[in-house]
Amino acid sequence: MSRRLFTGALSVATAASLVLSLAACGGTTKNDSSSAGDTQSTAAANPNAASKQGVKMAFLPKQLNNPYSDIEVGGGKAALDELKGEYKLVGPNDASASSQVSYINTLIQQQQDVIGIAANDPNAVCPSLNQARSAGMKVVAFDSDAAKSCRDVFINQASSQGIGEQLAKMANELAGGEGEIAILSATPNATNQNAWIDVMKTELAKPENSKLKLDKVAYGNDDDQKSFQEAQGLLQSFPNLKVIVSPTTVGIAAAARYVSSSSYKGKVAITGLGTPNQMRAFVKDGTVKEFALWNPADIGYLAAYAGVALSSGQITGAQGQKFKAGKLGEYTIGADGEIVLGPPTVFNADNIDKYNF
Ligand code: RAM
Repeated sequence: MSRRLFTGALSVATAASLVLSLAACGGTTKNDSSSAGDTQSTAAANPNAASKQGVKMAFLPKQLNNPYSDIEVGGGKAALDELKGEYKLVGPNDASASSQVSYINTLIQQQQDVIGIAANDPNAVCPSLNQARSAGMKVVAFDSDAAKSCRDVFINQASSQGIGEQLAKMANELAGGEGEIAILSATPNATNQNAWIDVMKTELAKPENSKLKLDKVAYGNDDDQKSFQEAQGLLQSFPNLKVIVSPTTVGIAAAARYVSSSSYKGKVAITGLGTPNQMRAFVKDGTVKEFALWNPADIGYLAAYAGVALSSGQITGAQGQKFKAGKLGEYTIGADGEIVLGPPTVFNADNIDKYNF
């Protein structure tokens, strides 16, 4: 049942229509400001403008000590090397709501051209991001969106609808259609996890999932130890739990590590979003049957191409504008400035060894 990663092998036409159809799935932010009509997106774009060289783009992931973020920003660096831009990486050690604000302020002082941000909170970063934009900088949200009114575009890894549906589907499969499930998320304010959990809850309300009961949403804050303890707590509090769904690479790895060396192994399923390299051992030892993800490097790569296209005036963030993203091909901006990378891949024992990230 695995689906292929979105790659440059797709024709440009297919890619563009895929992006459009996925983007049509709608917005991704929670507690978002409704004033999406920023001045940037109404300005004229010149799709034929030359790509600027020397664009200074700083990446500000949710946190630095997360293997997932390392892969993402690695893709950003590769793209900036291709584009002859200047790559910079800064970020906090924890993914709490306000932890990114001081970094944005420093980037403004340093006169970067573009900030790429995976927002820990859609609104807490807004005043600083808008100061950056007033100073002429472009803002590319990636992975976890900022409120629409304070960024130019958002690079979404897959449609939020598609990710939430996939998570609910795996929970149903692993529970055998009925029983108790729990969610182990990242931080309570994370835009991306909250969007996916909202879709999951809608899916769980559908007739095909009526025999599944969601016991609790726990938060491990994308901290390995806290996620480990929260997984342990869920299993102790809910003795009939059949599945823990963790839509974060930190949470799923910690939960799998706990279950793999406990008496729950083989009885409680762990699934969600993980990197193949972090999950391989748990797939091989039978703790994990299936989980999903996209290629994080492609998110950073696409974010860098979007940043340079914005900085060069080729796009402004308005729906329907197109730009080229190197080996990934051409992308079209969807509603609300959203650019969708492609569908997630499902990993299991049959295909996991084909992936190395
Ligand atoms: C964690 C982070 C990140 C998310 C992945 C799936 O690494 O929360 O934002 O996209 O999981």
